[in-house]
Amino acid sequence: MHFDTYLQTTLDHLDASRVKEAMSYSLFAGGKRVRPQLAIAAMEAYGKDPQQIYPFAAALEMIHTYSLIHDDLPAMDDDTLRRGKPTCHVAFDEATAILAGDALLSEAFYQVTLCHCDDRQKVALIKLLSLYSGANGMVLGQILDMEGERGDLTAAQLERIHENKTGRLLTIPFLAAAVLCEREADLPNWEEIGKRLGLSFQIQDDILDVTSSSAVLGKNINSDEENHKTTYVTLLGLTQAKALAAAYYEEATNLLHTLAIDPKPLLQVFEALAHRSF
Ligand code: GRG
Repeated sequence: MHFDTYLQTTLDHLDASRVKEAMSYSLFAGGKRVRPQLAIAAMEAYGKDPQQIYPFAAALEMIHTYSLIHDDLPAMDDDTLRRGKPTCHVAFDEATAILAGDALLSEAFYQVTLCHCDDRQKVALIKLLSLYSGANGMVLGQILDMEGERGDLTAAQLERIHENKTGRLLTIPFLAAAVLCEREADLPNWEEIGKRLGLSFQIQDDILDVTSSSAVLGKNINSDEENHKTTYVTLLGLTQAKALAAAYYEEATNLLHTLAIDPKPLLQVFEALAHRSF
């Protein structure tokens, strides 16, 4: 079964409601599914059936989608376009969008209960998901980012924001695969890989925000500039930012070879990410 076929079923058990409609609207609006792709490729790299990680990959996509819904709200970035469609609060209303984000976060943890693994592994997965998405992870990155809008940031401050805001959710796919494949000794190496991948992904995001178009990206552009945000482009300029993104990708790729895995499935995903245009 393809991952998207699985994902399509994940909200079926919910009663019909406006909040379910809003969850479905955003979850199936056509994201790139980067985090699930990484989780699936990591399972393949370990030589295991990728379907085992589908519920966890769905959980990641739900948490990622909730973060986008909330990030687009008037209280945060106040954006109107996401994944090529009106943002959730525009298509529905603010209260429904807040609830849709909340419920996607809850559903993510429900998905973990469906993982094909033993209870000890489920507890490890729940721990990862809560720590990496919460106030020591993605949410921490978001508050630091919002506070950062008040002034100029140093490179070290910017790195801390993005390690948390972007990097954490791009690291968990690897950690979850290692847990499911009983390869916990690999976790520190995956942390290093995820950190570099996350920074590279974010730098590219900053670059695309100024070099691409709203039609291609499917979201509002130049929003960083409008919000007076320090980005890798404002800090380094376009040429150096591109070089730094490439350097982080190369480091992440090289680190794959430190693990006893077949790196090919991940190299393919990394390659596609390095050349992404949206
Ligand atoms: C509101 C708790 C909370 C967190 C928000 C993820 C996030 C933190 C904000 C979204 C804005 C942003 C630029 C985040 C950086 C991470 C990033 C580049 C997200 C976009 O991910 P893609 O490109 O999106 O994978 P799609 O739509 O393809 O899934």
